[in-house]
Amino acid sequence: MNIKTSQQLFDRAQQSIPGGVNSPVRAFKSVGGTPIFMQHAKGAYLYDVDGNEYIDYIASWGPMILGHAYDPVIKAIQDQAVYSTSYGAPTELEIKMAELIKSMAPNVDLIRMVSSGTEACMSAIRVARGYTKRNKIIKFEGCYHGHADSFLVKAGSGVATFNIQNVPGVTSGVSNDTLTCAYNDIVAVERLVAQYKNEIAAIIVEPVAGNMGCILPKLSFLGGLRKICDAENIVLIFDEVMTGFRLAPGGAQQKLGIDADLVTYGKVIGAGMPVGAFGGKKHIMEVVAPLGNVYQAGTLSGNPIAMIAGYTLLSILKKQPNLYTELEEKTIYLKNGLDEVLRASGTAYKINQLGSMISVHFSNHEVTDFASAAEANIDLFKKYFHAMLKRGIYLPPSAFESWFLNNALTKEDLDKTIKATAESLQEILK
Ligand code: KE4
Repeated sequence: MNIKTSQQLFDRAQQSIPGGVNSPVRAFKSVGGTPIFMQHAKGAYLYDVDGNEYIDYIASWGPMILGHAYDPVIKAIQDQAVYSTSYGAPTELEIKMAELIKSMAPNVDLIRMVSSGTEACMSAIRVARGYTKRNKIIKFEGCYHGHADSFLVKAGSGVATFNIQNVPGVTSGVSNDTLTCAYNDIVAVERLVAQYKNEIAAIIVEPVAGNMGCILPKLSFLGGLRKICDAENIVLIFDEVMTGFRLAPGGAQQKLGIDADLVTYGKVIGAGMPVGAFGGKKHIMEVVAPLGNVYQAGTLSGNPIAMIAGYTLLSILKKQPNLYTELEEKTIYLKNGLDEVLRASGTAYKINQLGSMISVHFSNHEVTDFASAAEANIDLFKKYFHAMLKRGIYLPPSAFESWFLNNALTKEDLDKTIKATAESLQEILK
């Protein structure tokens, strides 16, 4: 596979952009090699600058749930753009977007639009602290809630990928207010809450973790968090930037039947445009300025182009909930196929999957938290990644990321992915 132009562009990019990329996980640093520069994408396929075609399992890290360049979204953006790309004043479109989300997501009485998942999570934490007048938060090792200072403590995604233990620039003043424990360890949470009685404002959690590979919550875990938060007046924040509108129209709250107090969104909500949102119960969200004094703002929050893109996609997902069933069936088909060829290869592996989130861990232990994810054979994943890339299958370039299926994938694409896995493992393990 010729990637000459990607190599040239990467050399050039590094002259002007830190590491040659605008987000670290794109740099292939953890898997090695040259990041592939994309030229365009349509449906389930990416096309790089050297004319190579790839079956895409990143979907722009989640947003492209119905495939790239989805016609109704593209048309809506084109039609909206002629009316200006931003006003800095309220529009009816923002009301329609908020009302649509409220009609799909449980427990959202008020919702504020922002421009990224990081902004959404950062704001949600501030709201919880303003509402409870407490300072500390609990997050889980390996969960990633964006790059706001409070979250860069034992974070997942790129922070785990690059094994950055303490991120320079995050002061102890900030990190001291971030308590952490292992995902799925409800006893550790109970211990922390007792130790810091009446000091904890919020517990923020990925209801299905996607930033250490895909990790499913134990049934007792999320229910246990709900119970603890009710008993201790702690705000339970579901970070649904990844799971929101991906696992179900009502996200993980609907899929898993657990209520959060605040929910954050990103990715799918913008259909590939820069959109995030945080929302939840009225008595909590009423602290947000200008209603309350918890200040939060954004020049391009609720931007008309981003709104029309997200509104168009979410409207289709709401009108056609069967798309979720289709997507889950495709993911289960892929899981079963991978299971067969991985078992035949003789290598140790576990596959974690829920809805259209899936990941392969080269480990003979169940992967239920960051420690068990980190114990997997990361070196084998690197080899697998490149062997698949060579065969035109584009997986997330890190063992600490979930794969994201899009509904444009066909059974033929899935069969190609399964076959490429069998061939890749044969090549690597011979
Ligand atoms: P953004 O600020 O990147 O829009 O969202 C941050 C975020 C918050 N919460 C969860 C659960 C997330 O997964 C993310 C972002 N996810 C990563 C991929 N694991 C984004 C990819 C990247 O950093 O380039």
